[in-house]
Amino acid sequence: MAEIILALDVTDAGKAVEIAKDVSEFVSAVKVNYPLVLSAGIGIVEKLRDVRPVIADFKIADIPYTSSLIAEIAFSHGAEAVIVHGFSGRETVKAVLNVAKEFGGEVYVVTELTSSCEFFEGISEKIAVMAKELGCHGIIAPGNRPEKVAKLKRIVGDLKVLCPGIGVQGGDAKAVVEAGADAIIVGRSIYEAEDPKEVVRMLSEL
Ligand code: BMP
Repeated sequence: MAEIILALDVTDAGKAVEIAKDVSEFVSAVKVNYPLVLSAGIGIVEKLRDVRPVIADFKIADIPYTSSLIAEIAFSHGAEAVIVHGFSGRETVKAVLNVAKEFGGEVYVVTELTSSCEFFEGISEKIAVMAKELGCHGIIAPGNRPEKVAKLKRIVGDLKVLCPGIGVQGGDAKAVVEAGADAIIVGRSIYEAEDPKEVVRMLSEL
């Protein structure tokens, strides 16, 4: 049974907290991304972490200094984990890891995007190797490409593999869990559903 991470890409703070509370018993974490933080402010991380642990999906992709500042803001507002783009390179990932260590937080590395692999071909495996070598906590792998998830899981071994791309983007939760995903990241299929709690309950039984 894989964990379920709620991707909370709504733009209203009140609605975000309401949905997170509604499904909290079935999700291991809430992932916040720019749509929510840019509309509700960084304080939303503090509100949500009272409900479930928060993963700050800022897809950090900058020089090491700027990246460490972004990570520091996320962790100091209560995020448990941050997501960094692996293509930014080793020094950036190391800078983010150093900040994470200060806060006892976690770092997940994007290997390739669910929406496009044209420029990632051949590099996502190298990113996975780097994430493993640096001692990151896990990777983000494309849940709509189970064969790629299986390949990346073989590379990272005991690191956690978190997979978005389920539902609206075409990925199948069962297939991706069988491919080795430790957690599925699901957004619209949950928060746009008439009964979000029922959707996560059903996913939790897969
Ligand atoms: P949805 O289930 O509504 O498609 O949401 C997926 C979530 O995962 C979004 O927050 C998106 O930014 C994120 N995501 C993704 O879809 N593909 C990736 O490759 C990496 C992501 O972080």
